[in-house]
Amino acid sequence: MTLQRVGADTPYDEIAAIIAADGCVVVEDLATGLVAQAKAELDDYIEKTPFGPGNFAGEHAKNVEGLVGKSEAAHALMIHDTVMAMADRILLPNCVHYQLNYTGIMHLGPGTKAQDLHRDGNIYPFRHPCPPAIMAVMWAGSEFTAANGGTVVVPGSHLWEEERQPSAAEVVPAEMPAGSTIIYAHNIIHGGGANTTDKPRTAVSLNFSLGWLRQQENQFLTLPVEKAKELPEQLQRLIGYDFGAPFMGAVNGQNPHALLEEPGAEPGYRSDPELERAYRERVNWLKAEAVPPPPGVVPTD
Ligand SMILES: O=C(O)CCC(=O)C(=O)O
Repeated sequence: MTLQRVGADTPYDEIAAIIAADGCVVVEDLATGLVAQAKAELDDYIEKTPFGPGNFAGEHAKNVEGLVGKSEAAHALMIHDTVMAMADRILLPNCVHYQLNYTGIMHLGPGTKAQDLHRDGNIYPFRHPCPPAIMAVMWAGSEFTAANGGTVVVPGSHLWEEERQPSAAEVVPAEMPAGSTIIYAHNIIHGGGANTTDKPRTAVSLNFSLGWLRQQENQFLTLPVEKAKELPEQLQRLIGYDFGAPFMGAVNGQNPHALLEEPGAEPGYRSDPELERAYRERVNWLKAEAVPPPPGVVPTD
């Protein structure tokens, strides 16, 4: 299966249909100026971050996380219209609110070895194939090539059984110009490539998850409440100042967004009738099929 690529003005439903069928898509030149600006705002952090350690990122790689507190241009990438339109289509069928799950710069220096292929969704104990719990958006901060460590993906693997492994021919590099992005559902098998060039490859990695899951990055402790008050409301809600589902995430019986509002904001009570109605109508896949216990786990009754 090939990795499909589309232009920035492709209708949202067409892009989403490719992600549904292939699990991933490259959208070329989607936010060239914004990505360059985010990279400029983050260059100093990259410079000051040491390489490695860690088997996952690799000893020639650097990760800078907590981007909500570090770059205003990255804020615009987090709530980019195309990204939100894809999250609406990929995640909203299984939740009433999705959330920002992880934000990080993935900077692969010369000499970085290929990362182990993996599924981002493996941080949760879901057996594949399963509905998407995460949607990942990997913005190319520099050109991505097969030689410099451009992310490699296995199109179609979001529908595979857990045990199936890709052959070398099924692993495709996401080559794209800086300012483009690859969007993929969590259950796509992928990994950072090997950087055999003499220049670094930089990505702004943003991913989103179903609102009823624990976030990979703890946004509340990454960013003080006073700083969260300065963010656009859409981003405040995305980082977790909102119900993740009916009753989930309440603070003193209220929607956590009340913490960021002026005193006197409408009080709620632990949930919201609209949210509960939407949840009942839409989020029914867990009820529709019993999830079999994993091998070795003995049912209690
Ligand atoms: O840097 C990349 O291209 C991919 C990184 C990745 O998949 C990860 O760290 O989980």
